[in-house]
Amino acid sequence: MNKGNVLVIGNSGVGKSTLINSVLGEERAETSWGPVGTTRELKLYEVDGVPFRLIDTVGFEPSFIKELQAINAVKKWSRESAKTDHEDTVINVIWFCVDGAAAKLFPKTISNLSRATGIWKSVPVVVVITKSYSVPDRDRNIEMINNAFASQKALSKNLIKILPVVASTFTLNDTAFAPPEGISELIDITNEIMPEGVKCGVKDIAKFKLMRKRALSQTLVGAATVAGVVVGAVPIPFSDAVLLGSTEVAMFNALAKIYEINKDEESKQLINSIIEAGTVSMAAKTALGSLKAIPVINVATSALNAIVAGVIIALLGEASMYAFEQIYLGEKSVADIDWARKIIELKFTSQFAEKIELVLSRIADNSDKHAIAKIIADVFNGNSRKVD
Ligand SMILES: Nc1nc2c(ncn2[C@@H]2O[C@H](COP(=O)(O)OP(=O)(O)O)[C@@H](O)[C@H]2O)c(=O)[nH]1
Ligand SMILES: [Mg+2]
Repeated sequence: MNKGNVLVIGNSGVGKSTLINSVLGEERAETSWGPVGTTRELKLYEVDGVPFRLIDTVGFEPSFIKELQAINAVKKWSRESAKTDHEDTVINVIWFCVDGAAAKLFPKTISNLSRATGIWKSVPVVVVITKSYSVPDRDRNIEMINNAFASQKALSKNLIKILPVVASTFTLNDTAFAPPEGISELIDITNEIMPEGVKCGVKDIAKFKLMRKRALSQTLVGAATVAGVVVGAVPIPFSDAVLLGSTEVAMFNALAKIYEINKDEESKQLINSIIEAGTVSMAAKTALGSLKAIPVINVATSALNAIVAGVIIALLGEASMYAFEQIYLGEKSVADIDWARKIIELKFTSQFAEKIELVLSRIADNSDKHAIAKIIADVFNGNSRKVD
């Protein structure tokens, strides 16, 4: 299959590798495509079913020499490949990566990057604001970048999008995290720029994005589970119902966003109903009640609370991922509230006690909350091996 080419540039440490990983996934292969393949300055990544190859360049810092070397390597690759039988070595789009946590450097970085890429005179540019963890900063950052481009006529005509991105859930501390952001949109925009014949159809690109959405969602559910374990959702009273904290509620909203579910009244109702089903419904109460039948030896109440909270959040995360996925695929809609409720309730009835037992079987006397969170993550990600 013919592929387009995306040149990914930005200072060392800006997050290029993290971004590439988030877009292409773990299955990505480093290829030595073309006569001048992988070099020290230049790495090519591709994955089946994705219409573009990503070209990672070594960082542009600390020296101008390195910057030139990287660009020369790309030029050489493009030129040499075109001479042989490889025709699709045109750079179709450039991702300018700038660090969202270092906005002061935007003008300088953009001027450096544009000088370096000046030879690709009319290639579209997408500015990716990496590490865009702070939501309130996003608009201002976009404006600053727009201003930096405005002063450069030749470049500004190539600018097609400024996109704040969080490539992987960022954990600020035990109870606060920045959910993934912008990856699906980056894939869509980039696909759109690809030439006819290379571009993926809506269905194929949706299938690929689904894989990425799952991976991103898992990083998010993992972070929320840690938060749940550390804070310990409050059982009120223990065997009756569970109150979720704000981080867990944030998890649902972020998951819905990953699955491109619009924030409106209907989706709010859906999310509320999912939360209810997993906290105060008959099914949830019954599941919690069933805990009494599990022999609990050597586990302090606080540890047990933490385990229960973590398992509930991981279960809810997994179940809501499934529900949102069906909606994303068009199999269901946000109006199918009863159906979503049933998904969650079924999950509790069928898996809650089993997961709790699995976690308990792996808990040690001295397991602290982070160890507990790790065990829960392992139990949910299929690594359910019992320790001897
Ligand atoms: N959690 C999280 N960490 C990130 C993100 N982007 C970059 N980082 C971190 O920033 C550091 C540098 O990123 P890296 O991808 O190696 O930068 P590169 O030198 O441009 O390839 C690494 O420690 C990454 O884990 C992100 O979206 N989320
Ligand atoms: Mg790197």
